[in-house]
Amino acid sequence: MATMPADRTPDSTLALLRAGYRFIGERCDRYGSDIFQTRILLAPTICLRGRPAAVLFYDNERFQRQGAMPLRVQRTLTGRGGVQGLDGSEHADRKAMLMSIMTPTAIRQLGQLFDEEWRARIPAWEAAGPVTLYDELGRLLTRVVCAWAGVPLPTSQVDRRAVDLHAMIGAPAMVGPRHWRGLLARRRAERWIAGVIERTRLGLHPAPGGTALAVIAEHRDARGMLLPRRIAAVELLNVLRPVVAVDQYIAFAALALHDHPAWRQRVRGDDEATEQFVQEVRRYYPFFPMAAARVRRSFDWQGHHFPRGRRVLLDLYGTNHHPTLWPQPELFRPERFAGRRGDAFDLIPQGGGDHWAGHRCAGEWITIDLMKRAVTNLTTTMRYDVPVQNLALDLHRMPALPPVDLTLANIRPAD
Ligand code: HEM
Ligand code: MYR
Repeated sequence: MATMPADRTPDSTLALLRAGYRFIGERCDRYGSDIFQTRILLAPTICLRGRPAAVLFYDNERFQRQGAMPLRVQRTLTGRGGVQGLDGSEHADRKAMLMSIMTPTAIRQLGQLFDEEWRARIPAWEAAGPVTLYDELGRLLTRVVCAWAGVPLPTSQVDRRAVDLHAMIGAPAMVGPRHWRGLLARRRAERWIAGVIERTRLGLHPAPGGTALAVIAEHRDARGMLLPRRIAAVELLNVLRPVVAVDQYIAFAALALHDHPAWRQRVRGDDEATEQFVQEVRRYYPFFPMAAARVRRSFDWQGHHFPRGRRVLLDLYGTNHHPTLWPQPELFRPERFAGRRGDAFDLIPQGGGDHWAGHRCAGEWITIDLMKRAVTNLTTTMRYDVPVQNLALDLHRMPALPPVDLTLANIRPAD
C-alpha cells in the first residue's frame, strides 16, 4: 500500500479557513501528489484534486453524502434534510423532482424575465450614480427568481429577502458575525418559505403548474407522501438561493470584461464567443471551493486505502486549475474552450458526473444561461465606467472578494 502524504499538524481547520481556495492545491503541489490526508474538524480527512479524482468521487458505489457536509455549512448554506445529503433511491427521487423544473422552456422564461428586469433597471441605475453590482443584481435576481418560481414577494420585502439569501451564501466558511448573520438568515428564510408552502397546499395561494413552488409543494415521494413542510422549504430555497448566487459569477464576468477589454468586442453578437467567455469565468474564478462525501465501504484506489466512513473533499477549484487539464491554468483565456471536447469530470465548478444520478448541480444550465445574458447586457444593452478601485481577488476568503464590492459608475443605455 502506498503511503498517503499527510499534514503533520494536529488539525488544519483554521488553516483551511485561512488559506481558502488554495488550501488543497498548495498542499498537493508541496507533496507532489493529488491526494493527501489531513485533519479537518478534528477528524482525518482525505483531500483530492484532478480529473481521475473527480471520476472516483462521483462513484455512488464508493461514496455517500449522508453525514458528509459539515454542520456549519448545513446551518447556513444548504439547510438540513435537503437533496445534498441524500443517497440512493431517496436522492434519485428528490433530484428528479428538482430536475423536472429545469426544462428548456422554464430556463428560457427565467432568462427572459431577467433580461426584462435588467433593461427596466437601467434608468434607475443611471439616476443613482455609482452602484454596487452584486447588491443590485442580488435584489434583481431575488425579484426575478421569486416571480419565476411562483413565490409571492411584495415589493416591500425584496430588500430583506435579498439580504438574507446573500447572508446564507456568505456564511458557511466564516467565523463570527458573518456566520451568525447566515444562521439567522436561514432561520428566517425557512420560516418564510415553509409558510408559502403551507398556504399553497391549503389552496390559499395558487401556484401555476410547473413552477418550482408547485412542483415542490405537490411532490409525493415513493410512498405517496408529501414532503414535510420544512424539507419542502429547504428544497425551494435550494432553487431560490443559488439563482441569486449567480450574481457572484456575473460580478466575476464584469471583472473579466474589465481586465480583458478585447473580449468586450469579441462577445458582442457572438453566441459562441459568449459561451467560451462564460465557461472560462466558471473555470477561472473561485466560487464553490470543494465538495464533501464519505466513504461508503472501504476500498483501495491507486494504491491508497479509503476506510469506511472517512470524509473526503474534492477540490473543485483546484481541479479547474489543474495544470494537466488546463495549460497555463492561471491565465484567463476563453479561447481555450474553442472546439474543446470536455467531459463530465474536467470543468467542475458546479460538481461533476451526471445531473440526475449524482450530486452535480441542478442549476448548472440556468447558471450558464443567466451568465450569458448578463454578459450580453453588460456589453450591448448598457454602457458604464469602472471607477478606480481595488479589484484584486482575495482567494483567502470563501466566497472570494472583491466581486461583492465591484462598483459601476455612469451607467447609461447603449446608443
Ligand atoms: C449542487 C455549485 C447555481 C441548485 C451544487 C454543487 C455545487 C454547486 C458545487 C454540489 C456538487 C456536489 O455536491 O458534488 C453552484 C454554483 C452556482 C450554482 C457555483 C452558481 C451560482 C445553482 C442554481 C441552482 C442550483 C442556479 C438552482 C436553480 C443546486 C442543487 C444542488 C446543487 C439543488 C444539489 C444537487 C444534489 O445534491 O444532487 N451546486 N451551483 N445551483 N446546486 Fe448548484
Ligand atoms: C449555492 O447557493 O448553493 C451556490 C453557491 C454557493 C457558494 C458558496 C461558497 C462558499 C462555500 C464553502 C462551502 C464548503 C463546502 C464543503
